[in-house]
Amino acid sequence: MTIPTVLVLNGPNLNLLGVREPGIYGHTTLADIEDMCTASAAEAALTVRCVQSNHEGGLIDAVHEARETTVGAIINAGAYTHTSLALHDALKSYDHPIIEVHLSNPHARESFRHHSYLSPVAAAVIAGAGAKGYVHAMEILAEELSTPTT
Ligand code: CA2
Repeated sequence: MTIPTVLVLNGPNLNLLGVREPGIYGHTTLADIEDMCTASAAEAALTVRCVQSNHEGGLIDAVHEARETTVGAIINAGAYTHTSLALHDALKSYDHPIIEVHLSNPHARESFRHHSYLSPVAAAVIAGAGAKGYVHAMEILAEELSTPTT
């Protein structure tokens, strides 16, 4: 039997996690977060595909590729959260649950971070919980996937 796959998608500059700006984003690296997602997915009999891109088109390509190969997605689109109508449109064509994650709480920061193009297409949004937010996202996604639709 094939194990269902969850897309864990991270956007621009998140490859620098744990290396720069630990005061805002913490000391956990992206590799640590991806390991946490892998472990948390395994507890729910899921597997993960982790993708990070610094390019808008790279994120969109990853979403398109995931349409037929994954059952849900956890996405931190970084600054593209606040700017990318194109990513919004790509996610609209992704017919599976999406959980939006932010390490920090954008609503407690500059006003230009208060609007998200992803939230309208997300089943849930987790912000300000640091790296643990990804684990919470996986738990929520697993619950969504196990709830029968009527
Ligand atoms: O809090 C989050 O997770 C954000 O999505 C992070 C984005 C920011 O633009 C959003 O408003 C909120 C920025 C990611 C930048 O990541 C860095 C990591 C280490 C060092 C520098 C940047």
